Amino acid sequence: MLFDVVTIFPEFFASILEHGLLKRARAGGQVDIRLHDLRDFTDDRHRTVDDRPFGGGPGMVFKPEPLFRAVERVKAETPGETFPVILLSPQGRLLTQAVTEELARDPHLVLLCGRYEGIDERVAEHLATDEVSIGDYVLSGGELAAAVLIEAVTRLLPGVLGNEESREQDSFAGTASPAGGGGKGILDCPHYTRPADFRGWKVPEVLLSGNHEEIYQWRRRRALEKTWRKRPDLLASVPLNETDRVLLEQVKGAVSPPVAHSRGDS
Ligand code: 9D3
Repeated sequence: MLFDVVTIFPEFFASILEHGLLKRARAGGQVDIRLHDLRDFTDDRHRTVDDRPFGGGPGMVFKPEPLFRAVERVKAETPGETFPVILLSPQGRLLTQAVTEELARDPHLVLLCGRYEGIDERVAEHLATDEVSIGDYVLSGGELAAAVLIEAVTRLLPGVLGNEESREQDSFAGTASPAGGGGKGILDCPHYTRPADFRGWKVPEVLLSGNHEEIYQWRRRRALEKTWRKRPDLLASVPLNETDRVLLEQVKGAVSPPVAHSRGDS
């Protein structure tokens, strides 16, 4: 998979490329990430990428020409190929796991990172084929969002996770995180490791029992409980089998009701 990233801060990406998953995926040849400095596509002495907004007002706006020229360079470098051009922007569609799965099916993505107050609208209208936001909060630019997208998509590529079991385990236990299975799923169950008694806080007995059927039931019940308490919205979109419904009724009878967190969607 090839990512072409257009940014005024190519060096911003250095640390994420040199660590963990992305480092391994690049070394293994599963991904290639090409960074393009937007200023290389300017033609004035000052390498100007922005200008004052028509109509007045504060702030600066990214000029269209350098972005168009950068994408034209990518086209020239990959002749005959078509690829999505994704503008990272607060106006984009929300990056969910379902969206990352959709994007992972494409072998080549171009990511455009904006800065300042905005980007000339002709980029969104005539250059970008898709517009993506990573959430309803204000960032200073698209670089962090592009990094998030690259990481989330790369994890899905064949051969990248190494431990392919962890995904099977998820679906086996049915506790694929809400990030699993196209945004459908429930929260994970709690996990524990040694020591079995840490400062008086003991690991649940059942996990030390070696009884795998009981452990499975406990994990599933705790996952459903966590989801019901913290993310009740997820339960509406996840298919529950008969066992799950019984476990969930047990949980609702035994545990205090969900806290109303403000998520803006409930
Ligand atoms: C302070 C300017 N804002 C006026 C209401 C608009 C605005 C413009 C540009 C807000 C943020 C940005 C820069 N953000 C991004 O480029 C961005 C972003 C984000 O801010 N949040 C979530 N996802 C993304 S993807 C790109």
